[in-house]
Amino acid sequence: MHRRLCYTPRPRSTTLRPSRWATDRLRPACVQALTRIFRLSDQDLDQALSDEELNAFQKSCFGHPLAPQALEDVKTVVCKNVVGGVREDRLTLEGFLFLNTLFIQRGRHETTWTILRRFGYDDTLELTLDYLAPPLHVPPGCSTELNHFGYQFVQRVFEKHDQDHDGSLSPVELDSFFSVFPAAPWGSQLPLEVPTEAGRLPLHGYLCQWTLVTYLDVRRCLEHLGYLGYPTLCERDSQAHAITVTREKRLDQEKGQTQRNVLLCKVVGARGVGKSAFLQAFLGRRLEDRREFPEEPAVYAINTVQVNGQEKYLILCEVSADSLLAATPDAACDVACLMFDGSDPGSFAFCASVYKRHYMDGQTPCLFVSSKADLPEGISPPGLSPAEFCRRHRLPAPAPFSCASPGKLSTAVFTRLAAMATFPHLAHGELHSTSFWLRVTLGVIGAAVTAVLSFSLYRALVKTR
Ligand SMILES: Nc1nc2c(ncn2[C@@H]2O[C@H](COP(=O)(O)OP(=O)(O)OP(=O)(O)O)[C@@H](O)[C@H]2O)c(=O)[nH]1
Ligand SMILES: [Mg+2]
Repeated sequence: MHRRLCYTPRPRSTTLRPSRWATDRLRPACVQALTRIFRLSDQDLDQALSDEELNAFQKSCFGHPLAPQALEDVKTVVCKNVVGGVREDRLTLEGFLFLNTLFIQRGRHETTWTILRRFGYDDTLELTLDYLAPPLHVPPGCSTELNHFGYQFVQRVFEKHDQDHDGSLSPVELDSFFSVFPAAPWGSQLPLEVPTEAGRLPLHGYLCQWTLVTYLDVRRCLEHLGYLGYPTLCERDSQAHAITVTREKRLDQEKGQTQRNVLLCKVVGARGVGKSAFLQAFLGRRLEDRREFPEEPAVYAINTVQVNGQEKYLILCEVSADSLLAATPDAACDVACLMFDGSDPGSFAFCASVYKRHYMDGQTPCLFVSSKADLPEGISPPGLSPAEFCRRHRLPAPAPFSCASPGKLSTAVFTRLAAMATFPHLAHGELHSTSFWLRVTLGVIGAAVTAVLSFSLYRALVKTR
């Protein structure tokens, strides 16, 4: 049953005096829903709907734009009845609410209901589950990414809220972006998870955050896209249209290559070896910069890296020593970064045991990283040295890394991890970076040669027919 939109329907003959009654007479839930719809339709965020925005709104709700005369008539009626209903030839929120009240007063409830339904509301004026959680099948072993349409949409939303056009969202602009959500979609961990610039969220960091949520929790991503009005504004059945489900990882492993654009790296190591510092270094922050981020360290950090000329998102996930000792630890990822403290080689034993227990017999490429390379090297305890251990297990030699070295932070280790995740079959064996890249290049050339050959074979076959 429909929930009533107004408190008391007025007779059709009532004369409308300029007043604020429009907002007073609609039920709060209805005002709230229509306000969200107004905000979503106000593309340039000037708190009013231009003719162009009104037409886009009309088209997404009713399938066709308004005739120019009808547009003028609408504004004239609003102007006559509501103070401030039209500002500089644009319909304000006040005017928009009045217009909907007018529809209802004149017995055209269906018009308002069509608008509400089109933006996902049900008869109780709540967003429906169908709208916020559309079906999306993600088989085991597959991952989820935003596709071209998804990135285009979220970028448009970013540009709308970047009111000063400086390419990043200030805290106030971020609040404005959050305003169509019932609660802030991203928490206080945001600045620790993505690249930021002087307390602002640049487009790059914003896209990283969308990528992270889509990968880790696609249901939440769908919900967020729903609150942002994706199906209505993009004229699609549902926001699942913005998501790509990747092929199964098993198939990637068989083919020795992945089509994924988002790769997961688990950063494993004993307590205090520098995992959190490594995650922050990936976001371009040195040890000293950490004072600016007093919050609890984040579990995830995401950024982009170039792999063979292609941009890939790499997610680093810090795995605590304790969690890998749990009964059913989840060690699955595209590449494992096993970290030990180079100034305290005793910490290597933990890495070695994690490797033997979780990765030695699997297909996940592994890279040992020797952290705190700025400090003097510690004395190895008796037994296999880290370098010797890697040689014996046909693993690349440990990569030294420091978050405290003078000059620019090196990004080589992150590129290397992403490359190993992208070309897992090339990452096994004794790899030095040069031979690795040579193999990557040969792999790509090989694929191209195979394609040319098979095309020639195809032509030969066609000719013989
Ligand atoms: N000199 C130096 N110190 C470092 C480096 N990386 C981390 N540290 C220091 O090592 C200590 C531990 O760093 P974290 O990044 O918190 O280590 P973690 O592995 O995340 O620690 P847990 O989460 O507690 O297991 C901190 O005091 C850091 O300042 C580095 O590259 N050089
Ligand atoms: Mg930590």
